[in-house]
Amino acid sequence: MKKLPEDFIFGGATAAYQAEGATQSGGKGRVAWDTYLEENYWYTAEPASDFYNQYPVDLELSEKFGVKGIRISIAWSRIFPDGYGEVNEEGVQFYHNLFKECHKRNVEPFVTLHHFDTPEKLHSNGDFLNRENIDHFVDYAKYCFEEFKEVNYWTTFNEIGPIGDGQYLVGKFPPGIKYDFAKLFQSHHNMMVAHARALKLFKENGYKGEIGIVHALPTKYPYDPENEEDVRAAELEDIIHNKFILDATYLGKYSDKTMEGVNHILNVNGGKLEVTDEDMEILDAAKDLNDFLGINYYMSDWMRGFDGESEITHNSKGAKGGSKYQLKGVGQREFDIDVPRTDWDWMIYPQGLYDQIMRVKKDYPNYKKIYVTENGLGYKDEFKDNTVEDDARIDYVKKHFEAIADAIEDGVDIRGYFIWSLMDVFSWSNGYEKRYGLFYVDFETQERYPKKSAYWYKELSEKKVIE
Ligand code: BGP
Repeated sequence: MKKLPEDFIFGGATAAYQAEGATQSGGKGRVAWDTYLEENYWYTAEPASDFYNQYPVDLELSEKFGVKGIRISIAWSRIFPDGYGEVNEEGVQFYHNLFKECHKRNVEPFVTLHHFDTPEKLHSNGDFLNRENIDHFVDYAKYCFEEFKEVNYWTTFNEIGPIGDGQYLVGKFPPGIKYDFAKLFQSHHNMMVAHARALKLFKENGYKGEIGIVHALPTKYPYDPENEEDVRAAELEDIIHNKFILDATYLGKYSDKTMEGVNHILNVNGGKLEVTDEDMEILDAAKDLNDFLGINYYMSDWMRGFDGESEITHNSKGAKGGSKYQLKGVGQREFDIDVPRTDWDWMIYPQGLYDQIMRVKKDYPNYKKIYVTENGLGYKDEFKDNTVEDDARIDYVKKHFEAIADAIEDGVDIRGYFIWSLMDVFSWSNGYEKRYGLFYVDFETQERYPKKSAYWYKELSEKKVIE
């Protein structure tokens, strides 16, 4: 039996594009995903969970089920339909109403400015590879800081790592480019500069509240720790997904070890990373300004040395065993190991969360405090008798809570946990069948039904004891 601190926040996470629906109403501008889903997938972001209209229901349920915090993202193109210029007042009012309802229900909103949904006009212009869009992002952030004074917790970006991975390596996110490492690192870097600038502005202008960033941090292990090539593969994958962005966040520079790995990958695959002195000054100036780090953790990976061409197959339909992930000059993920995995081949390994948190404490001691901002189990839920008996999800979440409790005991300042997701939402590259919510959503009627996990979560939130 482990115990969590009395003031620990039990939250639920959502993201605008995956929850709101209403993609073409309320004056919202288009995002790249609108077209990309229509052209490449078997579903769209309509109706999603109709959060645009249903949020009072979701917040009422939150209050009832002990959910004391909610991650919400603002859809940039609801505020600025073109990404900049004219403001859409209807969008602004929507978020004021939403935040008001949160506070009415005693559910603290943790607000993200960018959760994968760059406005189409800016995305088609290079997204964050185009440095002009850094300026547009900072202007949008400033507008939000000044307008939404009722917000106490801000996050600039959700998951800079997976954005680069999805957009430029796997090619499952728009614009669907594969194996382009130069674009990957450039996107990571430019977004980190945008984060640092927004952070600096927030502190310099003395806005009230706290601000941080959310990183997805999958832990990378060598398949055989005695094998040098496997060790190197794990190290390189860690640089791509974790170390590069963590260095930028907390060191305000890229360590020699990080740059050695980046240069190796770019030498093998071609391309160049453009970093200016001014960028580095900005990163350096922001490195101690983060009030918190959000960690999204779902899985770990085991890496083998690999000498061949890049090939990634994305298992989007939950056909277990359908994944392949091998990168030239980096390594290959091994899925056939003695660790349980989801139907989407995500390796379930709570120890990886503990190890990752301890790594942050050790390598980036200026982290201040941590929230686990996403964690949960994507599952093909079986809806029966108006509920879902999701014991597998309860088991998954419980084991990750144990890892968190252990890390707190070992001296890490962790303040809260946000289950992904509060209610069912659709998954970016996997559709509506991969469900994560505490509340089951019938996407046709938009009715909500608490799952078994919701009752379990309520008890945990009340007692703070992991049993
Ligand atoms: C994170 C994203 C979320 C959510 C989650 C689950 O990367 O921040 O938006 O989608 O992962 O991932 P998936 O939907 O691919 O299963």
